[in-house]
Amino acid sequence: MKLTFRWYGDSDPISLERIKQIPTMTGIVSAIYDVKPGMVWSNESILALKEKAENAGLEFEVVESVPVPEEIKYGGENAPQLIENYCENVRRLGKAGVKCICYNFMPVFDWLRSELEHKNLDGSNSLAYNEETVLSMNPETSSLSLPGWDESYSKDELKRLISIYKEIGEEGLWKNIEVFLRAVIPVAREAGVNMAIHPDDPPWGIFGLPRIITNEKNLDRFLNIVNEKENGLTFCTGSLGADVNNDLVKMAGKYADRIHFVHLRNIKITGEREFHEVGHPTECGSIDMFGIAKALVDGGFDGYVRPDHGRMIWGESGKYGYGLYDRALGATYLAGLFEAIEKSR
Ligand code: DNO
Repeated sequence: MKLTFRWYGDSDPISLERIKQIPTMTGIVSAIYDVKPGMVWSNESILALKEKAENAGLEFEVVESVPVPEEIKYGGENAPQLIENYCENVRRLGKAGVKCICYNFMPVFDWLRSELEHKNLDGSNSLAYNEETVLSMNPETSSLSLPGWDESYSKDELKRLISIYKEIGEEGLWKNIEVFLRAVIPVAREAGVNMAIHPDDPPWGIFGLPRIITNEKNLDRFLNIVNEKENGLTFCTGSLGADVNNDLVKMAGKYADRIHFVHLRNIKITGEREFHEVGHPTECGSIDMFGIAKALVDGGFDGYVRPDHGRMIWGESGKYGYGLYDRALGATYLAGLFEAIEKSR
């Protein structure tokens, strides 16, 4: 496996130099952030990002994310052109040496949390989710401020989107993801890129919006739409693990050869649809990190791994979930976990 670290570009308070100092770190996971979803990324900006990483001794082989615009997800009239733009990005990234593209197919909202600074007993804080609190924020009337939430939508636009998605429902989303995959996967194959869909976070429908990348049954269905290696997964343990019915160890083993990227983070489930994020090691939370890593290695997994949301510790402040210290601790834990598993085989 190759250990990687998410970097948000020049505006990220964490420098590439610091990332490089994390033991065994091979590369960054990044994106072009100043282009609207659906638009084509310029070759110059892609190459500039690659050069910056390489000058710091890091690879740039993973993009997270090339966002899928809403109109592709709901199948609007401009979807064909937007899919063509998406394919062009895949071609350009492949040419620049990118090997894996992470994306998601969640309508309107990306990841959702109800609390950004959940206080932990040890004085650290982390992101938390409580379904009741989330549902009390009606996105059509209240003003939302959630991580993963694009605040640029006007109330009217939001209403319109929510009603379109309610109408097309899960089956409509399945239909549109099929159109997307049938166009993009052949291009990815030719470009030498593995596509890796990120599961929905949390893995259930929210505000009446459909969500489909949620559980084993749906992952089976997704992988079979185009049954090729390039149509793969980002195995995000914190996302899939929020649903206690998901057997992550089993799923990691079953999909090992279709998993190209792993977000290995831990959460502690404290109630029905209630959890908060914790340190990466198994004993800190509800996720069997060792079992998952072992199932991946035993299943022949050969992709990228990154620590994911960290707590804020040692007085650090910054981008929620994306500070340096706890993610760096997570990275060294993951490096040790994989070394032990690989050497004891
Ligand atoms: C949150 C991330 C997600 C992820 C996208 C992938 O921290 O895991 O925002 O990047 O869902 O498209």
